[in-house]
Amino acid sequence: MRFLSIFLLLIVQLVYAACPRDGAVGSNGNCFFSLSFNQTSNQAEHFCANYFYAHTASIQSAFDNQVVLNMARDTMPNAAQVWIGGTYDGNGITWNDGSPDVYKNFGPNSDPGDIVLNLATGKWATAAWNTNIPFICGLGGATTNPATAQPTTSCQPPCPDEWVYVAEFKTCYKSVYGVDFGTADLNCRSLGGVLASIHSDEENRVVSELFKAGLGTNDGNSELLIGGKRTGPGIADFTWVDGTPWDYHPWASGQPDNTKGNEYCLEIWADRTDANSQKWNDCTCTNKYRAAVCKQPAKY
Ligand SMILES: [Ca+2]
Repeated sequence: MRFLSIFLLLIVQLVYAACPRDGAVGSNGNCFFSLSFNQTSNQAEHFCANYFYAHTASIQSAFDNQVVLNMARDTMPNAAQVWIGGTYDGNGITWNDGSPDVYKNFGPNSDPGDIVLNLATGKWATAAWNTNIPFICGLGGATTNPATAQPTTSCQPPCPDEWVYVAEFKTCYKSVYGVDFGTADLNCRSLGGVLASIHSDEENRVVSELFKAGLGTNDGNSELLIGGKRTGPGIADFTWVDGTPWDYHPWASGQPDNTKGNEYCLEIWADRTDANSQKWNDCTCTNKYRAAVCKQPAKY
């Protein structure tokens, strides 16, 4: 259930059932999920809004604070503090999603500023808006009505059921599990898509964040297979199975190395927390991968 699409959540409002990935459900049925890369508070809000029709998270109770804290500690073991979605003026809080100012959890000495959650203490503090830290998105908060948040007049969803709609790219993504390259390729096609190509830092980040296991490990068990295929022994000899240009390739340090001349496929190290986090590795096509990412254009 945790991998049900965000879009399904938006449309059907199955908020309890469909909190995506390694998200956590708060007291109102709202869903919190972490994004583990660094952004300013404005960028974080922009990212939650543009990619997920969400906002940076509003926290309305001690229960929700604990839910977010537990989830953030689990998913971002190296983070010290994260943006949530409020601005403090020294007296009251304005939440980005329009939620009322009903709960505060500041530690001592909190000056006016944008609110961060300290993952060591569980208390809130404030930071300059241009501080670069990870962040929490919240879906289905007090005023984030999924039905009205969907900016379309059509009743037809832009993606099939269980595909994640990412509005920024007008693209649908879905993962399939426990597959080698050949099986993944067939599965994606049978679902109406194709193994995913990736063409920008933004797309790489979104795909990694959506389909990582949330383990935060470097143990090699959480690879994410995507649709790159080696066509020869040279370093540049890769193509995308969907036929799009080979125009982006954030290789991990020392990769591609075509170990034993047998690495004809491509994976994202989506769960790593070191300098190779979300970087790419050429890999063996016959491995069974934890997950592979399929992609297809959205209907609109
Ligand atoms: Ca390799």
